[in-house]
Amino acid sequence: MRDLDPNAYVEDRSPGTGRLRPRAAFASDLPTIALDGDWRFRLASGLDDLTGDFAAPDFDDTAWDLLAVPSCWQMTGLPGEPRYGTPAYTNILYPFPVDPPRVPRQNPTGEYRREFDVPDGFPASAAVLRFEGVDSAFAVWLNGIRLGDGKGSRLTTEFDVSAALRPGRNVLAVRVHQWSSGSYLEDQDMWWLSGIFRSVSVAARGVEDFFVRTAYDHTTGQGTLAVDVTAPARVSLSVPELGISGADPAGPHVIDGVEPWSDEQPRLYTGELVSEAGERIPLRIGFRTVAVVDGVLTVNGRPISLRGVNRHEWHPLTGRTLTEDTMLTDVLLMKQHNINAVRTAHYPPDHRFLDLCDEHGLWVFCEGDLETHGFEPGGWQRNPSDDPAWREAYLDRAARLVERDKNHPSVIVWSLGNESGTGANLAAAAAWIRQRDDSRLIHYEGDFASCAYVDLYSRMYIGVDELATVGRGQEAPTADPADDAHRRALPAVLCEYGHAMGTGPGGLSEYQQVIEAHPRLAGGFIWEWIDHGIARLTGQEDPHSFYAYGGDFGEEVHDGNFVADGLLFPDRTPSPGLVEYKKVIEPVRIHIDPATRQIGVHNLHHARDSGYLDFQWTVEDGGEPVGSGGLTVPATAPGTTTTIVWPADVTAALDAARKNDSGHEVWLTVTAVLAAGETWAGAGHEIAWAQGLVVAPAASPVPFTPAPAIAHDGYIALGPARFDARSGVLIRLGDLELDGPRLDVWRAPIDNDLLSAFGEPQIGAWLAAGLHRMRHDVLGVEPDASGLTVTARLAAAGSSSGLGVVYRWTACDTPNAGQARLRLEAVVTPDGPWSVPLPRLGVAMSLPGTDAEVEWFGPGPGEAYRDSRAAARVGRHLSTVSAMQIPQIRPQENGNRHQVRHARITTPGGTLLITGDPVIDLTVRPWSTEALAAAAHQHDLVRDGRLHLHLDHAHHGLGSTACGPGPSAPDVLAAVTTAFGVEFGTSR
Ligand code: IPT
Repeated sequence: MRDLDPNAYVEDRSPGTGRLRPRAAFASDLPTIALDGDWRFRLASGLDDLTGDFAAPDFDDTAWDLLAVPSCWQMTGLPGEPRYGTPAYTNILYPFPVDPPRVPRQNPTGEYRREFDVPDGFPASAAVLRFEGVDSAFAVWLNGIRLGDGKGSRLTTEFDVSAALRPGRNVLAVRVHQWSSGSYLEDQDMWWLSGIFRSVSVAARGVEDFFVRTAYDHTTGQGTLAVDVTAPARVSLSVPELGISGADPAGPHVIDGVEPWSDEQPRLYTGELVSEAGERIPLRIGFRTVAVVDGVLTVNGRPISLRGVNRHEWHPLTGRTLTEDTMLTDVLLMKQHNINAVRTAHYPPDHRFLDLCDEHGLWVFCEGDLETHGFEPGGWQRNPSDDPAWREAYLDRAARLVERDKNHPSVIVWSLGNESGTGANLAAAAAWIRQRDDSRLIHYEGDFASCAYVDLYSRMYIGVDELATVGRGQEAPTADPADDAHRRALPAVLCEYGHAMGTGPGGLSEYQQVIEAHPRLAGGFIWEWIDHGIARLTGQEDPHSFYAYGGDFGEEVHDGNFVADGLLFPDRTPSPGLVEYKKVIEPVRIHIDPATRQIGVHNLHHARDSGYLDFQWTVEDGGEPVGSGGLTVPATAPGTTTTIVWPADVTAALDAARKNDSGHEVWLTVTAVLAAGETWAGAGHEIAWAQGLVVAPAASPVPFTPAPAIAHDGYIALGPARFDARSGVLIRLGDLELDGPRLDVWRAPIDNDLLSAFGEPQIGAWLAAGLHRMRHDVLGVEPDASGLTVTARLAAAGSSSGLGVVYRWTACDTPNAGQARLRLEAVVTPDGPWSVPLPRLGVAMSLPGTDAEVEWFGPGPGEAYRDSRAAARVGRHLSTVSAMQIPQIRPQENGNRHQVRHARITTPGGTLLITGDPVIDLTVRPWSTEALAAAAHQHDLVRDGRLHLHLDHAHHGLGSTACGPGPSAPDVLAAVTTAFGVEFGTSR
């Protein structure tokens, strides 16, 4: 009886009925009626709860709620209580039983109604109704007449309304089902959200469609332009700048000396299609040719290197409904951070985003709305990708992807979708795209094992060693020799790498080195651009705001904070990962060689010479600027290096610094900044930089006459310091009350410690070894005539492995007025078998306070860890404890300042001076490691009245383990005998 069921479309595999054929998104001067705004809305609990006559024009909906269109209905009411259902997050699993194409009968269904007026003169007899995004299936009635139904949430659907639209009052009714057969094809790693979440409009129908085909011949400088137009009337083409006026669009028009389009110089020519009927359609034309040449990805005859990100559409208050401002913010932030490519993971974005990519210059992998990852846990059985019953749905999605976005010069690659296994339907979709548009390449990572139907060898999350193997073309052969030959001829891309979840990712520099070493490697895309945190308020009297993640809405199955793995925090503030990525992928690499006084500039651009950059130098002595000026670097062509001898001014500044003999490090910093404003940043915006240590301080130890340690009643005095006689712990330095330091190896686990998509997470071995519950047992406290020796052992209950530690304290006998110095040398010796790396190795201590000013000399200003430190530059930095905390959505170890030479922590109760020997990693927090580890959200962190200070000899690397490889061997912190030193002082 299913055929008679009016709701059968929800579960049948058909992509829709009554729809118009897909076509390009374009603007026209024909009238349109925008239908965004408040609509009447009712959320039915399922198919048994529908409003029978809701589509009737005279149905009384005045008692219904008002809901904004576009919006995701689950986001309504945020950051307070969601009004309609709740968001739910799963990465791979479907949130319902896998029984395709069936979905639960309890299927939340939004009933939408909207009245609108068709003004006089509007061509009601030739118009379309356009939905740009409806999640997940919907049916449409206009004035009581059913127009059809559709699926494909992130794809445009249009209906012919000529038979139903009338002048004056019209009533549109739309039923939107949260779940449908389409949900099986839309298992992207993101929140499940529903509704009419992109714009709706009625548009007069004139020119049906057009396809702007361009090419650029780099050998001749000629551009070719041919526009295939589908229209009921004759249409002409004008591009005044190219001398084309009222021409036949089909051309082909061959134009000498065009400027090609690229990410770096996104040259767009403004044109127009004019139909005999009077319709005008603005065009923005970019000339470019995408080609694989000798296994290298090229555009316009030159290789390109993708320094990309995977971008989901996200806003913490509105979900996948974005304003154009937000889209622009994304594009500008990408450009400002040296990013030159976007994969629209894992669906076509709002089409306006692609306009911005055309305009500001980003290479785009435009991806289809497709993912069936939830079939993987079942061994890919019944996967739609290989089931003929779903073929039409796959072809429909491919066609709607290509047709809508085919006129964007920024789109250089069509991506079939993500994580959908492999199968005949994907191959058929690729074949369809190939015949429709042979000017772009086809990407689909899921076909990596054979690459039978793709044009790029795409991989995700592989480590640098495997990447290098691929770069050398030495990957293991495919099963079929023909496929193998094909695959070996393909450029390779990392469609996802550098999983930016929590603190990290580590290892980006290593990836970039490998990418730049092998022409076959066309670069890649970090996973991912932004954390999908949802803005919420705690429900208490004094509500705190926080970002919710999976599980925070009581989901039955969920993947926690795996949804928060972006380079931007949800409010679009850059995370340390983005700052690091910007440095790692700088398109111009500067090299300073102090020995030869040379500065090299290597241009990694695709097409742009370095002439658009101003180079500047600064010399800082201990962080104090002592000279600066401009640097004349001849315009350096892409792919080449220019070396100059630094100017006499630099030498003069160094000579002066040498003479001054401040005892500090003297650094030369060279920066490359925009000489003039671009569309995406103003003049002066920094693109690249480098530093060179030009004067190392002479090793002239300050004379240090050791003071004796003297035992008193309950305490030991050593110079300006007092120690607890029993625990040997420092309790006072000058006027400053202290507690510690004690050996510490534990860190509040980062996401890369807790999770591993491909192996055993690190945390298991750490917990088994008891690293989170190490006990510090003091074995001896021995004062002597020249200092104090404290011996201790750090070990966990039940474990026979421990870490012996000897703290040797010495102090200055005659402290300068107001300057007291105290030195610690710690020697750590593993005792018993140690098979696990240590999270950190250093000492922890605390002092009173809730915040402090922190000034340091060393790399900064941001967070840095051993495998994520490219972006930190040596200098004098000033911050506060509060500002040094990185607000990870799920709190975890963060905020380390790496290789600090010396620091000053100023609290109301006094100032603590710290000097590394020669360097020490520094973290200060207003809460303990335990509190940080126990917190689920930022608002769980409460200042406890003490400042918790970590002085670390080393950290275990960050890696990308949550979804990718762990830290590389040199960044693994092994438990071996280690000595390190640090000096303390106070000043008022
Ligand atoms: C990979 C997915 O392609 C991507 O959508 C996202 O889920 C990412 O992982 C992790 O955040 S799939 C992964 C399990 C290999």
